[in-house]
Amino acid sequence: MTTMKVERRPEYWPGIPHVEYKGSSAPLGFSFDFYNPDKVIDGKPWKDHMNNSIALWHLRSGLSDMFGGNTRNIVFSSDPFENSVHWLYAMEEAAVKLRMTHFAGHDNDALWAGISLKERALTMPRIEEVLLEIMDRSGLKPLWWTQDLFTAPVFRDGAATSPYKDVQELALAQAFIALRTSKIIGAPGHTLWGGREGFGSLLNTRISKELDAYANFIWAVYNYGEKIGYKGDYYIEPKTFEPTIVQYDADVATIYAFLQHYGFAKTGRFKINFEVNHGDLGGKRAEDQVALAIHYGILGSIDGNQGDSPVGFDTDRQAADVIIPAKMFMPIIASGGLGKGGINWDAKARGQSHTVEDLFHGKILSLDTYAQGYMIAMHANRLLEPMLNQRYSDSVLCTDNALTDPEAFLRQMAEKQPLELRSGQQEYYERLFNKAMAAAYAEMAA
Ligand code: XLS
Ligand code: CA
Ligand code: CA
Repeated sequence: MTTMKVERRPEYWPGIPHVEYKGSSAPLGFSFDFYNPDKVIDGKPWKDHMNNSIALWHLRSGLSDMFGGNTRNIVFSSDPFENSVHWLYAMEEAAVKLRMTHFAGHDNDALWAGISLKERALTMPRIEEVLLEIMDRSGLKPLWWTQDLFTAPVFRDGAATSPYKDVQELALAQAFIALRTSKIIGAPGHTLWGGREGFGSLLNTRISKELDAYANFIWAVYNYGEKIGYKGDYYIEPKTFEPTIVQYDADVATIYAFLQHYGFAKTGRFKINFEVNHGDLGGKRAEDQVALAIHYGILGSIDGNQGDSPVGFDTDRQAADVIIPAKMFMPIIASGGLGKGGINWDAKARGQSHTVEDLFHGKILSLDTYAQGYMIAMHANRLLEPMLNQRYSDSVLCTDNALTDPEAFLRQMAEKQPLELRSGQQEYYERLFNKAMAAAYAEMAA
């Protein structure tokens, strides 16, 4: 293995031009039909509302699925270090060509399978130099960085929540090294996706031991972050199922309870990285989960993709259904936007779509889908907001004298006539939502 300087190639994705907005009447090609990154919306370019991020792992992915091997095999060098550095350069070029502004990755996406802890510690500083060089040259920024604590076979029983101390310690050491990368590249988020933190059967599991260990692990990571001066947030990423049956980070409410119970909430630094497909797995709609996270003040960032509702596994499809992001962006826009979070494209083309062209068509599809969603959400909020204000104009937490004089309140209530049955008007709202779609397309075509 070499750790010498690796020469950046002039081009990693030949034949793929810089993707520009051409509008939906242009012929289909390597251009955006709907997403116009430079269009100014509410005072800033559209791209800065989205903070689109390229996910290094899906770029490198060989598109295997659980029944078979890779259909895409791109290898830039037989030397593992050189190959990894080339992949970072390839990531830079892909992001720039796709007008993405951010990147996200696991430690192992930037390294290689089976690397030892010792080699990892030695190699990571070189990788960090390359990331800084890329950021400096292209203006790309990290959205978040993370550690892969789920691929290595020793993590099969969990990493932080493994019953075995040596596994827990290995996980912690790896997380420390990854957090150091987050600090060095200035990532606004460090993701702690649970991976295998959960269990298949209660028969061989002590929940309290595992949850306490999980909390200890996260406190140790946080403590290390404070020591090295990491300034970003920590993102916990919900996933309802898979690979375990019960996941300790199953959904927003479960994570919120965990953060409260173990005292993390008081740091104000723990947020949710919500992945759309992860919600789908347990029948949790993105819009509801995101709205809940916003309510609790813990929405950090979004992993954009979609699942296939009839199947119970994580398909990480490129986003194609416009309505999903449209409804998800409604609460996001209403609450003031994603802030330093963004849309990380945790999505890949189907295994049978294995060409480089498929890769880029897939990303363009996703960006265009979410752009349409964003524009629809903006218009839908405008149309629905007055109706909602009206609907809730009378809502109070508690009638005054129910608190001050509960007996009087009861007497008053006994005199009340039967209440008027009011309409929830869901269908009327849905018609307005459809109208918002028409307005959004008219604006995008203008
Ligand atoms: C896998 C997860 C993973 C996290 C980061 O299902 O989505 O990729 O986003 O570890
Ligand atoms: Ca994810
Ligand atoms: Ca996923």
